[in-house]
Amino acid sequence: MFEDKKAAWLEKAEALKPVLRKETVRPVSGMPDHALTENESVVLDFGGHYVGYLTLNLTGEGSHPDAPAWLSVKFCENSRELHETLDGYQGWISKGWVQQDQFHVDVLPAVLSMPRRYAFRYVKIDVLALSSKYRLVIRDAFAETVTSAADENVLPLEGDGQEAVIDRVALRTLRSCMQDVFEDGPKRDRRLWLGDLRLQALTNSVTYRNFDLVKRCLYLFACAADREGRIPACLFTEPRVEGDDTYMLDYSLFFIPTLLQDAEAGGDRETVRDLLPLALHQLCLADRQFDPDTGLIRDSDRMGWCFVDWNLGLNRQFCAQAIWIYCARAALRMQDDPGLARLVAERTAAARSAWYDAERHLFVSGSERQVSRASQVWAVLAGIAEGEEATACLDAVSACPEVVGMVTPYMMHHYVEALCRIGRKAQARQVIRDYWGGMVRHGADTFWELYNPQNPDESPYGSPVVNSYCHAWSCTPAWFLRSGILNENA
Ligand code: RAM
Repeated sequence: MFEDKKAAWLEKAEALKPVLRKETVRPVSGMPDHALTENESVVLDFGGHYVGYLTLNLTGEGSHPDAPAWLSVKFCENSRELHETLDGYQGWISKGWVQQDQFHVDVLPAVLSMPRRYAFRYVKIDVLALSSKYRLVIRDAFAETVTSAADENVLPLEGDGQEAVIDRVALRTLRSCMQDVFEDGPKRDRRLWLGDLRLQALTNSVTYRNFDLVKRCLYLFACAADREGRIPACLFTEPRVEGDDTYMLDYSLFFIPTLLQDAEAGGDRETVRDLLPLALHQLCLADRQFDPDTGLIRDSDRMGWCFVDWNLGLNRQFCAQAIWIYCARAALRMQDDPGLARLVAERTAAARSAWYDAERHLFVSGSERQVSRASQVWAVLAGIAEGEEATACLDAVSACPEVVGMVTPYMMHHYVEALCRIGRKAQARQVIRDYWGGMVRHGADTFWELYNPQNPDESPYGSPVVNSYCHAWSCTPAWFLRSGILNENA
């Protein structure tokens, strides 16, 4: 399906490819003031998070170098990575993401320009081998940084200190992720993911306002749909545009609100005209997952069938139903469709009668009737719970001891949005200060992929060594703080 459209979509996407902005930066501290011997280490601190290419200008001191200089260079987004090792790594995603490389320099002096793009604030250089006849001098170190975000589009935030700091870190997070596409994280996976794109586009609309990049990403997803028209959860752009063979129900559906958001923020009707049929098609594809007799979505134990959050213990059945309803409502804002409106009403009623525990004011999920914060949040965002009932749900879940919690800034974004929806603006602001402010208190220059204040080692991958510390989906405080949604009368 839609195969005949793809060449034109790809052409539009490629025409919108950004020219990356480049800047040369140097370490603010850590440059050695002496010649290094074998086994010495230095840590260069660039003073902030950057994405780019490192060059070292090296020379020898002493006798003519009679053996290669062998260096290990490690790039760290966060200072904790400086001390982490890959020894014993048993995680389920590739350790290839760890930004650690080795170089042999046969002839000195040398300009060592590293071809790989890295995401970093710190660069640790270990001198693995020299010879006893010479020492190594690092004459200069600099990075050429890249981004498709233009800082001059962003005015500094007014307001008190803590929020201004959170906003700055959020902006830096988005900026580092804005490359040829909106990447999810410039360390890992350096790829365009739909769930991340939706939140990046939202934040971009009140900050860098690079609407062409959003448009490009929407067309790229359209090109990456499979033969059935199903939009993948993420895509690759190299060596050619290709969808990943990972499909997540919620991510495919989020193409719809991302399109709507873009039309509302960027005012572009052409993209909606081109892509609305494909967007609506995602709702139809998701229909297969519904039981026609009950109007309820079927649960699944396939990991990632519906993402929602990285909490591996979360039952996602209720959230999946709610997200379908949320996305169908977004579709109805772009196009009137009485049939779809009826289905939304039916599926809302079905969700309420199957999963609302009116006595406890809580929505439950799955055969074990699990109570999670995510379910209450999505009940509110999807309009399955409204008014006082919505408030009661969020209050009840906060008072519930054994609730399944949230581990990503991505899910936390939705919680804050739900608080805004029920008018709890001060509480929403406080969550931003506590949660994103918590990362700042841990020294974050950019916001992280995962942050569970109760467990600093949280990682769904088996080890935090592959976690990303500049992750797109965590940039939304800049949206909350700038869009006006936190204002009491908004
Ligand atoms: C992680 C990725 C990405 C996210 C998916 C679901 O692996 O980093 O950001 O969207 O999970």
